[in-house]
Amino acid sequence: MFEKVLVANRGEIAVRVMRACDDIGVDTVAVYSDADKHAGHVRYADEAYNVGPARAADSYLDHEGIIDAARQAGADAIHPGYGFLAENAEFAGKVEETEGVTWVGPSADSMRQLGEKTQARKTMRDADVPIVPGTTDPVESVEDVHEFGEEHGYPIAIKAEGGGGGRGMKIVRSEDEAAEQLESAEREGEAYFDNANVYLERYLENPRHIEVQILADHHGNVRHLGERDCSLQRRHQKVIEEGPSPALTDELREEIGRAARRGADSAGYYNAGTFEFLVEEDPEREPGELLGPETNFYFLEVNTRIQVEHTVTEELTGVDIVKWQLKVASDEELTFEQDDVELEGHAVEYRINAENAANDFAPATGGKLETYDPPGGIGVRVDDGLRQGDDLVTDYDSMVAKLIVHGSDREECLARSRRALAEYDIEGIPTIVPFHRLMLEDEAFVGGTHTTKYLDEDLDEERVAEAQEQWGTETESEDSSDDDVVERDFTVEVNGKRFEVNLEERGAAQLATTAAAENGGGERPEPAGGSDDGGETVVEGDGETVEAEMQGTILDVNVAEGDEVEPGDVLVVLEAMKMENDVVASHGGTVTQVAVAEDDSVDMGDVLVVID
Ligand code: MV4
Repeated sequence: MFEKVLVANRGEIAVRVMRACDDIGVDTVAVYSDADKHAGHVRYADEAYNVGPARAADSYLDHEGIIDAARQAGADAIHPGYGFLAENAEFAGKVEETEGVTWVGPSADSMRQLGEKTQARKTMRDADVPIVPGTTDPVESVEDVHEFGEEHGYPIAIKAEGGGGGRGMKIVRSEDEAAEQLESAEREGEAYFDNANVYLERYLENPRHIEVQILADHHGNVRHLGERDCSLQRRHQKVIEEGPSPALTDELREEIGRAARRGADSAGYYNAGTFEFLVEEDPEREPGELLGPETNFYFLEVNTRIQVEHTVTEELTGVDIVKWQLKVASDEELTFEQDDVELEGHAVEYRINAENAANDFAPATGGKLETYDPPGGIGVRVDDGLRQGDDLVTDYDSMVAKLIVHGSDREECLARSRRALAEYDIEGIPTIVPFHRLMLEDEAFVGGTHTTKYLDEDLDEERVAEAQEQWGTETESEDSSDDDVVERDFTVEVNGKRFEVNLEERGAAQLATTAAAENGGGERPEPAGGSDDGGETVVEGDGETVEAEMQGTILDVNVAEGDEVEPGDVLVVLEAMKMENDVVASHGGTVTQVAVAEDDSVDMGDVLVVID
């Protein structure tokens, strides 16, 4: 095994990889940009190296800079995570050629071969893995497109040879669109992938997106770890992934898994990888009905990296995929057989993106994690890279954490998901938690009948806005636009029962200690509610405030300034809703302020007593 692994990434995936390293006693090295000086992955690592300015091209994508950091640290392996350099065959090749440093991933040759989509299609066709009907050689001219249309009909997908993940794909719906779309696909291929070659496929109108996790070693062992259903996407960005797919019979699932394994085997693939498939959906399918072995499925592409949603498979199989990436990269052999792999229950991953779903999923432009209190309990896993008090870094992608929920079946998993998302307390930045909570009430998602088009074409934006309204938390930027509103949360105890009180003051002086100091310190402030001008009690020091949990009248005041009180002592008696309520101290201490007198009327949230 390696002694020290450099993780060429940031955020939650960098932490995920380092956790796997810790589990097997491997030291960790982080790299970071100027924007990430205080980032979670930097704090987590045993050592960390600055590799340049915030711009990714100058830091996280700098081949030489990262390899230099590995040399300087004495790291004997580089794990790329996902994104950034993870699928860059040129970088993988450079690492392979660096003495004493191992690339944790498939060979640079595999990455090159599978990255070129026409080549990948040939390899899969030859391995008897079904590919979408289409061409395996680049298109020569628009006549090729016309001919394909005459033979197979429309629509046709024109895809860039170097493409993937939704970039460089154009749809031709009729002959007269062919020339324009061909040109556009070639232009995009050239611009994004430096390769203007394109190929053709029949375009499937309403597919499900199913992907199979593969793990393979350097000794010819290939295992598949079941599939994930990533059909809930928005503009090619996955938002929720789950496994097993709620749409497949075990027979079809098994068939797709075997196809992926065959493909990986004949490609000589090793390390972790994902085989993506399109599965033809039956538009008439009802919730509860499943797609059987007669269903068409087609190979799409291989992702030659660990993926964001690998966690779903880890929860289902109990296999630590990242640990195995490290092990197979250091030439260890897989110790389990295909038959040992069992899928247990159901798992769903929710991407916690710092975006406002109600505003077209606009990424947050800043903010600080004022509150960060993730959920826990049975079936709940949180992979994240930040902590309360951290500033949000907005230079890279907007995903800040992942919530992964496991249950014995889909129903239990979704119930736990509702609970976990309700527990997730994040303040200071917007997140798409409200959107996820909406999905858990959504008929299509809950029924498992959603396809890749659902979010882009069918979901009513009004519902997203309502979800944001209902479950969203205010962010700092919203607060500051209305700075004479002061909001505070208090807990009070009345007759031994705990109440939570949210106090919102408009146009009021802040409950601030500075004001108290100016007040002369010892002076007894004006009783709350004792005047009609809405004047508020000014609290001195940072003692515990005891507030009225409801509107009412003070019948009795039992304490005076300077009194010592014990938890449970009655401080004042408040008449509200025709009942006498004892307001008791929840903590012991010295009464530093009595803000009310007998017969005062008080509003909910008014300060009654302060105890230090
Ligand atoms: C397709 C397709 C339908 N027919 N190919 C988009 C991402 C890229 N990896 C391939 N993609 C698609 N290829 C044919 N022949 C539909 C998609 C597609 C899609 C695929 C996977 C997940 C989400 C998607 C959303 C829209 C379109």
